[in-house]
Amino acid sequence: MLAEKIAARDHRSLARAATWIENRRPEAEPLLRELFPRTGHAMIVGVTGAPGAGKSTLCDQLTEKLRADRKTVGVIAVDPTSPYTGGAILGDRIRMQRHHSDPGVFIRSMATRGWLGGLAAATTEMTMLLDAAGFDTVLVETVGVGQDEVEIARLADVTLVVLVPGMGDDVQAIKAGIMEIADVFVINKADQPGAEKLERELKSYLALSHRADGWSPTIVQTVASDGKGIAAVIAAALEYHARGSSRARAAEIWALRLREMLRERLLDRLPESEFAARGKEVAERRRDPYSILHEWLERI
Ligand SMILES: Nc1nc2c(ncn2[C@@H]2O[C@H](COP(=O)(O)OP(=O)(O)O)[C@@H](O)[C@H]2O)c(=O)[nH]1
Ligand SMILES: [Mg+2]
Repeated sequence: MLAEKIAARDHRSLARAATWIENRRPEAEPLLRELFPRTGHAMIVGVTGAPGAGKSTLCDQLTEKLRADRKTVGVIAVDPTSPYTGGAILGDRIRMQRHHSDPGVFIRSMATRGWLGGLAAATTEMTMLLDAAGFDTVLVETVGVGQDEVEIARLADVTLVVLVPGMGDDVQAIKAGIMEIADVFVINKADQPGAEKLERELKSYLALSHRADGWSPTIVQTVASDGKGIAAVIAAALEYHARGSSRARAAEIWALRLREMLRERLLDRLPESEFAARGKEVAERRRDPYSILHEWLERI
């Protein structure tokens, strides 16, 4: 019946299942298997960018606008830079509080302390949960700082990359990895000087780059804190989604997800202490790393 309650978007059941996923509890897998046939309908939107770019503010405004359009919204905030009781997540909670009494919105911050990889797998499972629950749109906010987070954003149907003018944040300085995954560029804080310059730089960058799917990423200027440009961001995301590129990419996305899930399963078979103990043996030259790998693979 838990699956039924989740399909009915019961918030308490959703929160319970989310905790199972987060804590890697064995109950999560049978539940997600049961829910899987219900998935595949949500538009998953990855939102990434540097800390402070305005991703949470943007997600809050997108949620507001989507609700006004009678769409239900799930939000997953993945922020490995914040300790789980710390600033950013707490701030996000407060910011998103106005949606908390709305049954059409479910917001979950993922506690990411102590994760050694596996974040992409857990985020995938979290999106499956909210997709199965019937949310029309699922926003996944990740901090675009490391490879992991870029990877998570890439697993979405539509990826928004949030940039801000000034701050030496010109196109050259932006990490290459994040430029390539953008389906839509959001130039947020367009109320600050430099937005036009950044847009020009982005355009000349895009003129030189070609995507296999022929899509030229949309650029939208926003002032998330004032709700400006939000409708245009949604329109751009929907346009990209509607042309079916993400459906064509679905097999590729699932191939990546399966790889992450396998990695996660394999690592779960070994306790952390095992890595520490074997690491010590190798460091002291008592064993070679390959004999340990063979032993592990046989055991698994
Ligand atoms: N001036 C200005 N400030 C903004 C804008 N959007 C967000 N902010 C502020 O930027 C700060 C960081 O925003 P936040 O959404 O937490 O960024 P995140 O770390 O990317 O999630 C907050 O103080 C926001 O109020 C904007 O469009 N213009
Ligand atoms: Mg944030």
